[in-house]
Amino acid sequence: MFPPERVWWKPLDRMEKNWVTIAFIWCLFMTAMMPIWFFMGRQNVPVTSYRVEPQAFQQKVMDFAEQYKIGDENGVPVVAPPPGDVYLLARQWQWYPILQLKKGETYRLHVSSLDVLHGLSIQPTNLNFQVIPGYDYVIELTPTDSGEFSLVCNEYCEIGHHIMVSKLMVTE
Ligand SMILES: [Cu+2]
Repeated sequence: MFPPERVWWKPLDRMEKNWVTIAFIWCLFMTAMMPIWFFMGRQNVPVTSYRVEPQAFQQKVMDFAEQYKIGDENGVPVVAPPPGDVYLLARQWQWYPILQLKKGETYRLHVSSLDVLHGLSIQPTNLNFQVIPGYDYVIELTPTDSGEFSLVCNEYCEIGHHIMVSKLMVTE
């Protein structure tokens, strides 16, 4: 066993200096990208959100589903609302209701959770949003493609997490 040298540090050699400089410049670049991306990025997190009582939000979604219901799939209503405010509730372990939207129309998609933290992932477009109980997140959404999109929960929400899948339909 040998003790460490008394002066263990040595001046940086050229190679190390170069890498430290590159890493530092990269840090500055990445830091600058955060605000730049916020204004320039085409996909950003929703900036509009409201405080909401989870129970009240659920009631709102139920009334909304009742009003625009056109069908039923495994007990979950299929809902075709007009452009404007539409609602989606996450709860253990279900997305409610199934939305049928129209391509090219603009919707304000309100998303919230009744119980725990969920994650709304729209596939295969790879859009991801946090779904937080107590907050109504408003996502401005204009579908540019028609078809069936999968909704999965990408935030572990206990035992039934893996069955929390649904879909979003977009018609021409
Ligand atoms: Cu979930």
